[in-house]
Amino acid sequence: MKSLLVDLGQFNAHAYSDPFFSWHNHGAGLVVASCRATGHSIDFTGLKYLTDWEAFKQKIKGYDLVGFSCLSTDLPKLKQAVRIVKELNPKTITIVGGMQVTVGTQSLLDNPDIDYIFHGEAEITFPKFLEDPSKFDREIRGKPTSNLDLIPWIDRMIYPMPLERNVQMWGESPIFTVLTARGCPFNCSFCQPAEKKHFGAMVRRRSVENVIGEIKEYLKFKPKFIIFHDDHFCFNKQWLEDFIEAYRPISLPFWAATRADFVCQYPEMFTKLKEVGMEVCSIGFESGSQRILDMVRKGTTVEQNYQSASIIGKTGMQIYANIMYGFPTETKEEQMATRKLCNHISSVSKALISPAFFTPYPGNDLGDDCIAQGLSMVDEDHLNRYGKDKIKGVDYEFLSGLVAGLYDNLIK
Ligand code: B12
Ligand code: SF4
Repeated sequence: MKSLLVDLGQFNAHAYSDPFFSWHNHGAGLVVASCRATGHSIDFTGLKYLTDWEAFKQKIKGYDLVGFSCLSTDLPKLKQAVRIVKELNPKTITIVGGMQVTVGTQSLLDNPDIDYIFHGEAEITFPKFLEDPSKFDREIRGKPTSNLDLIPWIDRMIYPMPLERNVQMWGESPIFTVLTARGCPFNCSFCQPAEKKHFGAMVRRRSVENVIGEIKEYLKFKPKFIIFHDDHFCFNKQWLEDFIEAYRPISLPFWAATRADFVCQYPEMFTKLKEVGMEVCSIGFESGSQRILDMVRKGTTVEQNYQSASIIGKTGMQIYANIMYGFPTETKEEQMATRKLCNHISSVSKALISPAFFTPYPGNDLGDDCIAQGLSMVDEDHLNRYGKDKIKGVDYEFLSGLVAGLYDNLIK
């Protein structure tokens, strides 16, 4: 069976557009690698490597099966793509995997252009599916891998360039993006239960040797910067200590994420991480209001937010601060408290503040509540982090001014 896997995303992003959208889709890359490792040939493309729908139409000609990797933001593109596949040849099998299957199952099942939907991780089950799709139900559940070291590394030669371009805000290009773990033990209401449903409740992590082995394999392409794309790279003290020693000889600058509580618990860890190359520390501070932090079940305190920024600032690392405004019931005072926190982060570190307006994605408790209460102003075809007018009752004009610093004189 001639098969093709398609990453959705933005047309042409690879060539010139937003570098965020040009980054490799690891999930899709892992699917291809595991198929090839088990002797199944499968080709790979992405809308980001194509110019337009006409190019997509040419690309899919002659394939018996076309699979798609889909996040919620990709949904409008997915609908159009499966329509085109079926118009060209109704017999071509279409299958969809990725987070959207976990959070938006029913609308995918309702789409007559989609033959199969695939829940969860694909490395073990998808190669079996390719052997004989007729043996599978329309809704497939992937068997998760208990030991991530047994999964083949992404075959990065499937992408037009094995390494990626970097966002100019930090580090130099080319970059190498790596994932070391799956799952998250925390329970933030703007994120869960989607991740737990997708990856299971247990956090799994590759061994330090396995991660370092993959990085070394790609040093031949001369990356200048590494991005550890895990939700949380800095957790598990022992793993990090082993990593620090193993990474020391590589000594490339890198970006990684953590939480404010972990920084406060192990401040000395970040001095060591800085020593071996950690240049950017991404933290999900989210809010400067304790009521909001509690409401979103962040599990951190405002005090930890302030303290962790100061700790990281002292190491000399840059902070990538993930901030959210516009939660349901959030007051202007609470929003100003968040702006005050941002100003603190900027005053104690080389900060890159990344503010976003809360978007009610389905599949997480807060998003689902907003949808159920009729508060959501975005339908499934308009889910993205950017823009405003996400939920009713939020003054987005005020928030835009606040983010731009217009009210800083009012903040004590
Ligand atoms: C790295 C990352 C990014 C990177 C790179 C994204 C990329 N192109 O890969 C960047 C920073 C660019 C990014 C951006 C965004 N991201 Co992001 N990101 C992640 C992160 C941390 C890791 C993704 C990953 O590689 N996972 C590991 C792999 C193994 O899992 P996987 O991708 O799901 O793939 C497996 C299965 O889904 C399945 N599978 C996947 N495709 C297919 C296809 C077929 C045919 C089959 C059978 C199976 C299958 O098999 C794979 C292997 O087991 C996840 C969180 C997470 N831990 O997954 C969030 C996450 C995917 N991102 C999310 C979001 C919301 C975004 C943004 C929309 C945020 C924004 N800025 O607006 C953008 C969208 C960008 C876009 N359209 O590409 C959400 C998705 C929510 C949703 N409902 O879709 C997640 C889950 C975070 C969260 N908890 O909210 N992201
Ligand atoms: S936001 Fe981060 S800490 Fe919270 S549940 Fe999601 S991945 Fe875990």
